[in-house]
Amino acid sequence: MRHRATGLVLLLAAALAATAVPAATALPDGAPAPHPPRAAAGPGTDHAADDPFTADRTNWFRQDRFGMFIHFGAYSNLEGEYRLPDGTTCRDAEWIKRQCAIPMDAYEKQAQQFDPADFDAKAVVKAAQDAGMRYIVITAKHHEGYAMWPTKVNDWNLRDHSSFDKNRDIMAELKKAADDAGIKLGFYYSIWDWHDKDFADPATFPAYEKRMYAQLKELIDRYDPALLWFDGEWDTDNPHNPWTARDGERLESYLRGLDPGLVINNRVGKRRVVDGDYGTPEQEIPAAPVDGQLWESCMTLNGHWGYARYDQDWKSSQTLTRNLLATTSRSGNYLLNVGPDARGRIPRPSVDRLKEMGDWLREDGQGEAVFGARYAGLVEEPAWGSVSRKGDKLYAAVTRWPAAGGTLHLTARTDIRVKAARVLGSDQRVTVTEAGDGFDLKPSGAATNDTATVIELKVDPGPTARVGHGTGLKQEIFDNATLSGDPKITRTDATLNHAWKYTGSPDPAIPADRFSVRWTGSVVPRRSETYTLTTVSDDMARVWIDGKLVIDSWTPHEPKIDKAQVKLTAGKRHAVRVEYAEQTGEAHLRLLWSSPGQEQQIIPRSQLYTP
Ligand code: FHN
Repeated sequence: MRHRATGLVLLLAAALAATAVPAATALPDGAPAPHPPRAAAGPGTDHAADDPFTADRTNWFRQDRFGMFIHFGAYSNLEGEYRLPDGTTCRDAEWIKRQCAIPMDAYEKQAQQFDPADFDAKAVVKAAQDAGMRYIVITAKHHEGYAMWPTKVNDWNLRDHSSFDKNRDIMAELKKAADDAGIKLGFYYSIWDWHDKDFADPATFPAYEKRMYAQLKELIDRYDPALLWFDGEWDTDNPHNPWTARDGERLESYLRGLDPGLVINNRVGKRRVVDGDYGTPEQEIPAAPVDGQLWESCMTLNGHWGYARYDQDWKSSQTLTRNLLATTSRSGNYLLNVGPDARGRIPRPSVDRLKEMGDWLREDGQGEAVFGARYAGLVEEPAWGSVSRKGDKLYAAVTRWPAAGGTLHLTARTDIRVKAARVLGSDQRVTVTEAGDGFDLKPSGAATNDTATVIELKVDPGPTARVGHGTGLKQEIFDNATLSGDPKITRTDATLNHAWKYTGSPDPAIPADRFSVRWTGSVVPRRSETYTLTTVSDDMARVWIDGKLVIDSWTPHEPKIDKAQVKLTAGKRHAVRVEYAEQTGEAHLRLLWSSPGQEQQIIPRSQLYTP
């Protein structure tokens, strides 16, 4: 079985099989055909297979929250230092070949000595488990082009170009150890390739692309990864990177044809809101939930991704744990990196910090604030810490404990009641009083630790109407970009979740360019709150609610986020009208909502009603 096929994934596979691969995204010449094979097609193709915010396919990613990143490659053999011909030492890590201008023959020569004999997959997985990490992403191939698995595509890899035991396959070892531990395994793969001679020249790039597709198919066929983490997609030189958004469209479509269950990051394209399943802020944590897509922040433990023996500037486990709490409280994931040394060992300072993070998470159930938790929504983020939500619980992770008798204020974003409050790991009392725009928490005792003391609040989030019985909105499709004349097609559209991209369109009868769509009907919220409506659109979009124009993005644009705040009443049918136009190029239209009590999602069919 390819991949945790659930009912939805099987449905997804059927949907994808029916969702033809647009002509322009046909496979590079000679690329191995995906299974199930995908019909070649153009107009009528929609790449939006599901809503990443709610799909079974992404559920593990949205629940697990915390992963281990591993940067391990031929660069690791140099351990961050290279003696230059003039006798000085040049320092970097995974970019050392390029930053130290190491000639390729010299780099290949050093790689021949690479022998990570002490790489112990069980120890790596144990370090992840001890940290509380739920998934692992390891560099299968970084920019240097060196494959860390026995690829048959070339001989620039750990099997064919090293001093390592030729009977070992560290990716297979890691896959088994991860499976045995119930930890998901993903692969990092750099599109940008410094070693492949066909990469830099657009004339020969297709030959590189064919090898890249073949390698990715090897990784999927051999190791059944849960996730692919692309990188090296950006416009750059030395060597020139010809990768385009359209290349990303084709690659993403190919991969989903190989495995509909895959989770794929946005660097498969050009690191945009319309690429892949999630955004990838790096060495930073967004200040709030990201509009229009899931997200994962990746960070180093010291200052480098790859191993650098000279870099002993390690972040404290307090900082790292607080980072994890902050990402969770904004519905993000935290991918924290380790860089094994030349022998394949994770540095002890890394292991120690990861263990300390896991100890905090396991202590007194404090991990409840992370695993399965998300953006609180119901209250504003406070200055004294972070707040996450899990069902009817809020977890206030306090990093600035009040002085004796002091209080912690929470600003309510909606009409909620606090029914109970307790400090995890302590029997001290927490008095909750309504105060101004929210309520004050007054603990009777001291903080329980110096990382974050968690106050668990049991809350009544206020009334939520039952799930509706909507079937979608009336959809009128025009074969022009101006909504002119009679619609060519009129039907019901279950949800406004469309990624027609470069060659797709709403229907085989509609050309990929110069078409427009109007949706009408009503939207029925389940809560009486101020909702944020969000569109992800390319080229043009506008939205009316109850006859009022609330989003006006009616000038052609690249993929773009627009938002509006609208006050909606639970159970009431609010008239909605959405208009969209595609000129040429990419075509995207998604309509999402969120509110204090409703996490961000594509507006579901159940809440959309035809006129
Ligand atoms: O250039 C890479 C870098 O080496 C590292 O892999 C990071 C981790 O995401 N990504 C790129 C820089 O954005």
